[in-house]
Amino acid sequence: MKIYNQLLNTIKEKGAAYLILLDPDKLPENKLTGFLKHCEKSGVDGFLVGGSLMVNGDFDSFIEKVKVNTNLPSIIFPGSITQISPFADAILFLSVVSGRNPEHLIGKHVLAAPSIKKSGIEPISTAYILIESGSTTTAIYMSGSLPIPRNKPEIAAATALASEYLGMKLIYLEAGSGADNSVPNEMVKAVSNQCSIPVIVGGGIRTPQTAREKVENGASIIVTGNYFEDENNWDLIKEFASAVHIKQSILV
Ligand code: 1GP
Repeated sequence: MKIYNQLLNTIKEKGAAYLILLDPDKLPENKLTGFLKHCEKSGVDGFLVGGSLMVNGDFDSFIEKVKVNTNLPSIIFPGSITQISPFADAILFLSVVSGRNPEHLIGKHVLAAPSIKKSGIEPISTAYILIESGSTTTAIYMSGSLPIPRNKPEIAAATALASEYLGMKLIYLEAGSGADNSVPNEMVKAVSNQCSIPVIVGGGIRTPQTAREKVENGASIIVTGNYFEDENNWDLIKEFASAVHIKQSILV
């Protein structure tokens, strides 16, 4: 539980944690070291590593490079059961609880569990809740499941509570990478009010202000990915971190 506890401590100290998603297919390896250093200097709390597809490269060698070049936690955010590596610190053990596709509720988990045990990394049981965000996202398509309608916060809240009762350690409200719209604030609020475990919010967050609103509505962890695939945006990482760290910052 080392990494999970580290996340809980960060949330306690800073009000919320800020994680950046590294997609091996999107971030060229020659830019990786520079990006990691930049994130460290800018106040990022850790990295999620994964992607829905692994078209280019080798997941193991990518995550090894991440590990060698940063002391921040590297947590696998698996797009498939092939994305397991002993070089990571932890893995989000995701169940797509918004859907009713048994493969993504328990099937893939049975296949992945022995490899996770062998790798020695920490599994963090996570309720992955897909939220409708304007168009079909990769996560919806790949999981073959329906998202929760964005105007139904009560369904999201009940789903999250059921997940907590099932023993899950994190709730991940996912609008999808590159989503047209982020998870609605009312939904973040409804879920956070209902649950006592940390709520992660990700997908379509493109401004520090949006990130701050999610935290103000109860999110404990914010994830961004897409926005920093453009190097021109890297200077804004610091502003995102400061917007998320609600206990430590004044948003400019
Ligand atoms: C996807 O929540 C993450 O799982 C990140 O989304 O790429 O839209 O920031 P973005």
